[in-house]
Amino acid sequence: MGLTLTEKILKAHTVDGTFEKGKEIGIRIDQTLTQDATGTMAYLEFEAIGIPRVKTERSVAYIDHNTLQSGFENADDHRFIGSIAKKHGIYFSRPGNGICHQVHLERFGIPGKTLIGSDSHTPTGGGIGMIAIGAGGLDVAVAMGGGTYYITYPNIVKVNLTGKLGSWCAAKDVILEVLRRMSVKGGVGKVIEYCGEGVKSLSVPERATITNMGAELGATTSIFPSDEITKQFLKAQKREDVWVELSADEDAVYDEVIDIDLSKIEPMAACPHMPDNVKTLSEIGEMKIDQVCIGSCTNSSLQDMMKVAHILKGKTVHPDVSLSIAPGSKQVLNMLAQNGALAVMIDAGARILESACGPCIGMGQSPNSKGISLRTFNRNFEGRSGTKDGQIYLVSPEVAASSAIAGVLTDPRSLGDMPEFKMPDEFIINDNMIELPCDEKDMDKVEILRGPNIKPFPKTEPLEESVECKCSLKVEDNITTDHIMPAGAKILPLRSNIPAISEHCFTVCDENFPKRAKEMGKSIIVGGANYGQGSSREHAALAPLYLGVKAVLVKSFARIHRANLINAGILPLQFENEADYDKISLGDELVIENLRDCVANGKQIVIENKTNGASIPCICELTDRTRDIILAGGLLSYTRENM
Ligand code: MIC
Ligand code: SF4
Repeated sequence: MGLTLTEKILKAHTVDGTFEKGKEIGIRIDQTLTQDATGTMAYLEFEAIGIPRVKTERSVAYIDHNTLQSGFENADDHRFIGSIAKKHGIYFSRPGNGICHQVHLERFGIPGKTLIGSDSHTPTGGGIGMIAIGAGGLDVAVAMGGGTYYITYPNIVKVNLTGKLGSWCAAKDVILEVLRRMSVKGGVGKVIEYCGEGVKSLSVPERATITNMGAELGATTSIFPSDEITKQFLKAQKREDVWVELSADEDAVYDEVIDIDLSKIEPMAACPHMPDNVKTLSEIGEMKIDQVCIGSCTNSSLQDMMKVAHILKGKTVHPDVSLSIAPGSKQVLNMLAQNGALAVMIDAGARILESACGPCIGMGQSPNSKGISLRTFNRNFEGRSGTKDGQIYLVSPEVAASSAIAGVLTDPRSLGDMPEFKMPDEFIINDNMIELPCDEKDMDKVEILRGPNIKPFPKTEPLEESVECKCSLKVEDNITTDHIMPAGAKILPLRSNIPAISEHCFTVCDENFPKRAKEMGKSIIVGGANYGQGSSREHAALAPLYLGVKAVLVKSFARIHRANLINAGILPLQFENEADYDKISLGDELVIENLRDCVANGKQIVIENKTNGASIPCICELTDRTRDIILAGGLLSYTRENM
């Protein structure tokens, strides 16, 4: 029986466990990446583990999220990360060099290698045939130290692409179609593998747009084969030497097959406030817009930008619309500057932003009240833009640019035939914004620059014998990490300061949560299905930890967040009977007798609700390893104990 591409790469990297669906396997990690918003914590954790130099083939620290420096905090964090990187053997991509996923694809990604990153959109690397996975900062810290990374052995889904995209229809529309079919929960526990004739018609950046937004499916990762097109891309990046050909065997067996005829794809948009709320433009109909933002790790490649420039050429942005453009990397921006496309954008009235995440993470460009904003990004969760009632639609760069001119949602097919946008034979290569680490022998000479905003990792304790506490919060289905730990320009600078950032925990849902949880001392949070979807930010586990949350009881979890809870030593529980969700209310007194014994010996955990007398049986699926992590009080204690 033949193998899928995912199986081939996993097989070559498995160091623990066997290939059994639903069971945990441990894989060797070749490369890691961090960004600044999760990076400070990851490096504090790396320091706490106490390994002097990274043991990966390549580890890169990027600065791209917290680039709006409205106080000392972010600038201090940048210096901290830069100094840590230099000392411990990590490449450092300076602010201005671009968005981590875009730069990693251009300069570091290698087909067939494994990559984990402390950012949920790390699967962008799947566009050049990597197994690239988003993880919590602590998992990345452990992998940098040479530790094994664990995933649940996934189901593998084949997306069979046939045909070719029509004029002005985009890779973004392809992934929106997949989201429409599978939903934001549909990818949980799965790897999405793209195959078929249609693959050949997609460039590397287009493939990366698709794998990037696989994060919104909840998938472990997504991957494309590495073929002649990948080779050409790497050659244009002067990295042809790292290319290898990779694809699934003809007779590979998949758990699920989805067929997509690219020629039938039409321009679409994900409507407020979920990436799977997808409609065709004709279904949405006439809609006046207030803002357009082009950029983000999903759609900021040279190819995207050239299409945008073509549409803007000789035109003016509609008087009622604000258009911002953030090219994904210094390389992209530089090429636009040299080929004249940047001048076209400026001429049309676009507000050019630095090459960084920017508005995607609420770092500026929040829309007006109730403003309708078209964005080429990957997430439109409520409040993420910085405007609570902002109405965010996720679209392709083609739809974004044509709408910015017209002032209304516009189908770019109305522009006539699309000219061909050829990938360059050579990109402009200048890695002068990537700092190399120092030699190992000079390590001691590097001083770590620690600003006053950087506070240590919160204290964790081994799992208690029994727990008696109250329910501090009850929330609905599809709670995102943007609900749990909001981002944006005001809160992001606190990413290195858990006590301070905890004051904002869950305030989108309930302003009084931080105060109440602290007053309760210990507590349990109750939630619905797909709890913790979205970002990989471990702050969504560390802030509850700091506020005394002992367990989270929900209908189901998103993958990365569940792992982050375990890493923080918070017990992830699921209702055995979903109807029991109704048997707990805010403030109820809850007791779990013999909790430590139950976890240690795999016995049934039952929550007794003292307030209404209900007994609530819970599922607590742990492997031997995750059980020991929970007993130890989190991954940091566990790693220290086992080193
Ligand atoms: C995001 O898109 O939500 C982020 C910001 O990139 C996050 C990481 C973070 O919260 O720092 C992610 O996707 O993991
Ligand atoms: Fe940055 Fe947005 Fe991509 Fe997250 S999704 S890495 S915030 S550009």
